[in-house]
Amino acid sequence: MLEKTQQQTQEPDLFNVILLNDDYTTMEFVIQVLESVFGKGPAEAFKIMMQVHTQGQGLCGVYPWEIAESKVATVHELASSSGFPLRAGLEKA
Ligand code: TYC
Repeated sequence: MLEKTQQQTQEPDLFNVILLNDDYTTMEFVIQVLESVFGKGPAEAFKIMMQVHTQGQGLCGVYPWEIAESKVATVHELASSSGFPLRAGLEKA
């Protein structure tokens, strides 16, 4: 019972949403995704996009599991409907 009470009052596990580089998605599209899906302003979106472009991946945000999963799904939906191969992934924060 004590265990259950403790579990219920703990914060949910958090997950990093990571954006991955590729050679085909345009920089403009990535910036647009960072602004519309992750709520970044233009300067922060540009910075994250360049981080991904030069380092191969970059952190877009940290969320509980269900929100993180839905952000990844939204990125994949937007990318595929625009014909880009952009991919995002999750890792435990
Ligand atoms: N590398 C891409 C280009 O040169 C730009 C890009 C940046 C693609 C970030 C994906 O997550 C990405 N057009």
